[in-house]
Amino acid sequence: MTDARDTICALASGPPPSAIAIVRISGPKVREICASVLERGVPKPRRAVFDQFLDVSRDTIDEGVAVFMPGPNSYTGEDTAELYLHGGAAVIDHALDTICALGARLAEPGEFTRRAFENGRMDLVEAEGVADLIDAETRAQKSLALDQLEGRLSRQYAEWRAGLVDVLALLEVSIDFPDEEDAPDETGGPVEAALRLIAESLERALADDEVGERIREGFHIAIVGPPNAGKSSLLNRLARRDAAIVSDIPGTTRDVVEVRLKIGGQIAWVADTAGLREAADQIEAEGVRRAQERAASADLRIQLRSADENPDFSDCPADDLLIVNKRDLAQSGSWPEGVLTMSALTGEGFSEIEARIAEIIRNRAGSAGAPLITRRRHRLALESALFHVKHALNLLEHGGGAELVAEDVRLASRQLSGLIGEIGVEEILGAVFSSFCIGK
Ligand SMILES: Nc1nc2c(ncn2[C@@H]2O[C@H](COP(=O)(O)OP(=O)(O)OP(=O)(O)O)[C@@H](O)[C@H]2O)c(=O)[nH]1
Ligand SMILES: [Mg+2]
Repeated sequence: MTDARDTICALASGPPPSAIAIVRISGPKVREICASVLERGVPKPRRAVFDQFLDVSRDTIDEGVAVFMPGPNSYTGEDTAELYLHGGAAVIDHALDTICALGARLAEPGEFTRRAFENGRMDLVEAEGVADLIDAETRAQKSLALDQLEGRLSRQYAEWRAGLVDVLALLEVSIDFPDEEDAPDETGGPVEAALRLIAESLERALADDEVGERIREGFHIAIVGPPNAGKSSLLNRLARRDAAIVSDIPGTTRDVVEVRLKIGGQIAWVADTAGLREAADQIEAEGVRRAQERAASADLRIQLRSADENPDFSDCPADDLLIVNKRDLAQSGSWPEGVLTMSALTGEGFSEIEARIAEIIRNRAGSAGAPLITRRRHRLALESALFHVKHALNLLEHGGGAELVAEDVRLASRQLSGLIGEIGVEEILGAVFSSFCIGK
């Protein structure tokens, strides 16, 4: 497979200028390229050597360090080299131009990791972990990605699949020997027990409140309440900038205004929304509709009311964070149990509110056990696997034939194979690897 491949190269470090630039090369021509570019020829495997880098006219590109890693024990599984150059744009261009002149081409995003996957160096879930580790902005995202990269998630998926393969083997017995009198009894019990265990384990993993996805993609918070309550003022305080327009005209905010913040060590998308009321015009009505939609899908709703307008929280769902704003205008201070107060205008009480939001997010992020589902792709595959396992159990219960049960078990196991990329559907691979950065 490797022989048919071309050789790819890319800048693997950040954009210039930087102290050092790393140019990475992978493919069958790596030895040849090293022999030409490096004055002292191909270095010993896995040894860092200092050398002069030369172009095809034997002019100096730069001087620096080179490492040669022959396949299959390299990141991609192919012959690979890394050149450590000075991180200037002209140096990098000269190096890449030379390497391309020697028969390599510039790599697509994620192409090195895609080769690693295709050469069996990692499965698809681990490859996604690589991309997530590079994108990680918070410690929580980083540790989730590392877990995934190190195969913790893959092991769990593979365990479920292995369980299903065992069940299939048991079922094959009763398919192959249908006349054996007691075959159904002999296989029915163990098959059912094994399927039940897998179904329970899948169900537990899926009932995770989507914490893994929230850590990876961010928690969604919506600020909702009547017009003029101070929703946009609160958003601006949280964002520490004038993200949304504030005015004393009720109905100022129409569109959903969203800012991306770090709260409680997690990424949070905080959305300010239009004030909820009987809308004065069509545009406001659309704003109210969007506000309600956003509120419904949020991980946390902040219900904001104004102290001078008889705050009413009677319609709020139990998990919502209830806040009375404009406490500087309040005559009396008796609010229902659990309600926090603040003034978005003066800043009084704001730090307590912010701390409370951070605490809620921290609790949610820490609530589920690992390993966690981190992507929708995984969730859909696991849901589908669970569906087939349950269907198989249902058939068993109603005396369905072993062939039918086996078909469902096979479909469930196929979902898990697709998840770890064993049966590589081209569109999935394209979607996964195109989100990578170039050079990885
Ligand atoms: N006195 C006082 N005024 C405030 C406070 N918070 C906001 N305001 C004022 O209340 C008015 C409305 O504030 P906004 O933040 O625009 O309110 P909103 O909830 O976003 O309003 P809509 O977008 O119309 O739904 C503005 O004049 C703010 O300056 C507060 O804590 N105390
Ligand atoms: Mg507003």
